[in-house]
Amino acid sequence: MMKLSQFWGALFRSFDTFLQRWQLTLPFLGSAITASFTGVLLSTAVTAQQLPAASAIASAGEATVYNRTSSAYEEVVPILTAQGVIDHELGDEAFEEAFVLTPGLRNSGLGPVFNNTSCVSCHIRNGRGMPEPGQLLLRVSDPNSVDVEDLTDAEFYDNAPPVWGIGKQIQDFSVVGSQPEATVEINWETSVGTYADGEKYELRSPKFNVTLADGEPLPEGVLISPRLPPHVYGLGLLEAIPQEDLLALSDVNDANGDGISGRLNYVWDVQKGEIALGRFGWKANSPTLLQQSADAYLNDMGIHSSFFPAADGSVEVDDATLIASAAYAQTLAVPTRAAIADLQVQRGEQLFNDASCQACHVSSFKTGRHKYPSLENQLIHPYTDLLLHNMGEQLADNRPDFEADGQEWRTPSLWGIGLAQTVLPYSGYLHDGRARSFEEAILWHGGEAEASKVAFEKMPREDRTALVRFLQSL
Ligand code: HEC
Ligand code: HEC
Ligand SMILES: [Ca+2]
Ligand SMILES: [Ca+2]
Ligand SMILES: [Ca+2]
Repeated sequence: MMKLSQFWGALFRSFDTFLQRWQLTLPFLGSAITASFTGVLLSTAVTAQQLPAASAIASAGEATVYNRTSSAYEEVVPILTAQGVIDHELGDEAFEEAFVLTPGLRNSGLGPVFNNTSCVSCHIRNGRGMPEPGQLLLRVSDPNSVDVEDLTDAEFYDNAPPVWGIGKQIQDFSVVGSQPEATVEINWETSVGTYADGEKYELRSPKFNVTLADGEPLPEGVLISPRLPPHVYGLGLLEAIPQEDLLALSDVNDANGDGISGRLNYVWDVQKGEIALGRFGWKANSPTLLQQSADAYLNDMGIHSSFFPAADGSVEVDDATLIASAAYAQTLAVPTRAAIADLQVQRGEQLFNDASCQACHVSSFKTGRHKYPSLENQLIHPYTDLLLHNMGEQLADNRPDFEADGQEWRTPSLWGIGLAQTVLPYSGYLHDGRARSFEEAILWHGGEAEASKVAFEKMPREDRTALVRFLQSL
C-alpha cells in the first residue's frame, strides 16, 4: 500500500506543468482517501478469485504512476531498484534505435525485408498503433502447405504452415536492392445497426488487398491475420501473474454454464525448448517478453538474434540489447485511474459487471515471482484473464496460432485504455484497429461475449454513456 506522502510525491513528479497539476489534483483528493481505505480492506492475503471488484485508484499497486497526460504510458515503475532503472533506461534506448542497411556504422542489419525500422516506430509513445502499412502486421499461413520438413520446433507447433516464398508474416518494406514481399492495401467496409432504443450506429471492418512482388494476389486458401501494435505498458506485471491463477480461471468446457469458456494458449518457448503457456500478442502466441522482443527484431525488422540466428549462426543484435528491449516493456508503469468518485463512473462499473464484461476482463490479480522483484506481490487491476475466447465470426481471422483457433482472441487488458486517445488521438481498438470508439469495440463482441454485447445494445443511452465513462476512467 502506497503511503500518502509517496502518493503526492509520485503525483507531483509525474506532471509536466503546474496547470495539469492543478486540473488533476482536485478530483484526486477524494480518490486518494478512497484508495487508502480500500488498501486497508485488502491488506489481508487474498487470492485472485476472492478479490473484490476493483475500484482502487492504484491500477497496478505500487507500480502505478500518477500521470494522466499524453506521456502517461512512458513512465518507469516508480519502485524499481537502481539496477532496474538502469535496465529500463538502456531498454528505452534500444526501443528507439532505428536499424539501417548493412554496412552501417551502428545498428546495421535491417531487412532485407521488414515492416519498420525501430520498436518505437510501431509502438509510438508505448500506445497502440494504427491500421496502416508499416504498423499493422499481416501474419499469413497456408494450410495446404506440405513442405514441413525444414520447420523449426516453434514453426512445427504453431499450426500455421508458412506460405511459400513469404513465410508467416508479410514484410511490405525492403532495403535498397531488395523487393518488398508485397504491397498491402486496406479498404474499409461499413455496416449499420440499431440500438434497442432506436439510435443508429455505423461500424467498419477492413478488407485487405495484397499484391505480391510479381503482381499476383496471394495464393488461394492463404489465411491472413491482421495485428495492430498493442499498448506495451504494464506487461511485466502481466508476466508476473502466477500460472495457477490463470489455470484456475480457465473453464475449457464451460463447467459453470455461463456461456464463457476461456482457455490458455500453449506455445513454443524458444529459450527453454519446450511448450509453455502463452501470454503476449493478440492470440497469446508468445510466452515471455524476451521472446516477444526477439520475435519483433526478427520478423518486424529483419534482425537476427541469439534466439533466431541467421543460417550461418550470426546475429545482428547482441543479447544485452535484446534483454534491454524486453526490460523496457517489463518495467513500464500503468497510469492511475481517474474520477473513481464520480457517480456516473461508478454506475458504469456496475453495468460493466452486470453485463458480464468482467467474466473475461477480470479486474484483479495479485502478482507472483518476477525477474524484477519490485513487481511482485502487487494488487493489480488489468481487466484481462489472458485467456483465449471465441469472439464469433465477425472478428474471426480464421487463422490458427498454436492452440488458438481462427475465432479465438486473448482478452486484452483494459487498464490505462481510457487514455489511449489522449496519448495518440487516432487510436483504434480491437486486433485490427477497426473500432474507432469504445462503443464500436463492444458492438463487435460476439461468440462467448454475445450476451454482453446484446446487454449493451439493450441499454438506454444514459447507461451506455455511463459504461463508456467507466472505460474512460481506466
Ligand atoms: C512493424 C510494427 C512493429 C514493430 C517494428 C515492433 N512491434 Fe511489437 N508488436 C507489433 C504488433 C502488431 C504486435 C502484436 C503481435 C501479435 O499479436 O502477435 C506487437 C506486440 C508486442 C509486444 C506484446 C504486447 C502485448 O500486450 O502482448 C511487445 C512486448 C512488443 N511488441 C515489443 C516490441 C519490441 C521490443 C520491438 C522492437 C524490437 C517491437 N515490438 C517492434 C508491432 C510491432
Ligand atoms: C468472452 C470474453 C469477453 C467478454 C464477456 C467481453 N470481452 Fe471485451 N474483449 C474480449 C476479447 C477477446 C477482445 C479482443 C477482440 C479482438 O481484438 O478481436 C476484447 C476487446 C475489448 C475492447 C478493446 C480492447 C483493445 O485493446 O482494443 C474493449 C474496450 C472491451 N473488450 C470492452 C468490453 C466490455 C465493455 C464488455 C462488456 C459489455 C466486454 N468487453 C466483454 C473478450 C471479452
Ligand atoms: Ca538482417
Ligand atoms: Ca515474410
Ligand atoms: Ca464458464
